[in-house]
Amino acid sequence: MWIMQSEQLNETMLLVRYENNPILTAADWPYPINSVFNPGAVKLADGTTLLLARVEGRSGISHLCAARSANGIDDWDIDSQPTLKPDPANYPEEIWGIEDPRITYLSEIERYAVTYTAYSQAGPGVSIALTSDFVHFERLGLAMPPINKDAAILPRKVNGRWALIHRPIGVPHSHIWISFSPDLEHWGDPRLILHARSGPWWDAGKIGLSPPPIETSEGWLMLYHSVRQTGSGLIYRMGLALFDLGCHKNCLLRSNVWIFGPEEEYERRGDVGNVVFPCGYTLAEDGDTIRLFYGSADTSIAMATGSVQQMLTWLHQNGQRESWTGIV
Ligand code: BMA
Repeated sequence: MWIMQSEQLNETMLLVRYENNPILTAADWPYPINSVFNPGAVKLADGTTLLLARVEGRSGISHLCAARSANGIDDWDIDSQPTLKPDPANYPEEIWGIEDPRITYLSEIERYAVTYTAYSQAGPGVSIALTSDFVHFERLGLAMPPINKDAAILPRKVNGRWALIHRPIGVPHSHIWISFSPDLEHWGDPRLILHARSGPWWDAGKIGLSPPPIETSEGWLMLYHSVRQTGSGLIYRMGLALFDLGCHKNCLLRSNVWIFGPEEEYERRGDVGNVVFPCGYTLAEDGDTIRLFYGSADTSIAMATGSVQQMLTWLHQNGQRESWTGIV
């Protein structure tokens, strides 16, 4: 399905929307909800695609709910009850809900790590839970205090430590950081790895990790989102950055333009219009074709397909080296 070598690759070709989007809406849910969006995604050992979606109830508080599909597109089997509910009695930081999960399989401990937003009265922080079946979860509690979001763990240790990408709120801009841990519970040694630009840039002011980074032969390919402030509200879009495979701290290339933004009706209109917000992807057996699962307008779940190799090729042709010299 990918374009011929001779065609000029441009950023509008990198992700192709599924023709029957959205793939999941509140109407599909087995219990009454307001909206379903921003799912983490993983392909299980038997090939089943599992989405762990953010579900907003009619209270405004969110929980997480799993949906499974053999082909990853339709015929979803949705848990009849919330899969992971906020537990404020034991984890007070979850009092206003849990949101936006990212999933990484950690082969060293043979469990999936789910990093999610724990919405506390002091603001959103990052929490971690471990699971092997998406039925039973072991909560590790708060990894990053408020205000922090958009976090994912890399699948294996870097120089003996786990690595967590996250996005603290900064002044005046909010950038993407990485922190390290010997045990998934104690995090430190933070470093800024991708800065939000300034002025009229598409990724000015605030950026954050979208799904967990994709490992390629050239480095970690990061899809990141930008939050553009305009006179008529926010626009969430997505761009690409490539990081060093070894230490994960060096950005090799980043895109100067966004590669995916709200265009379709289901992305433009909803509870929060003009939002595309991916938290997960699955990779096909060819090791190249990704399915990106994203929240559209904080209302439903949609899917787009792309080629990792084409994203890398495009980034080499159009990206620029990170030139920012920050203090960290
Ligand atoms: C972000 C997160 C996302 C949401 C987005 C747009 O800050 O809260 O869950 O999709 O805003 O409202």
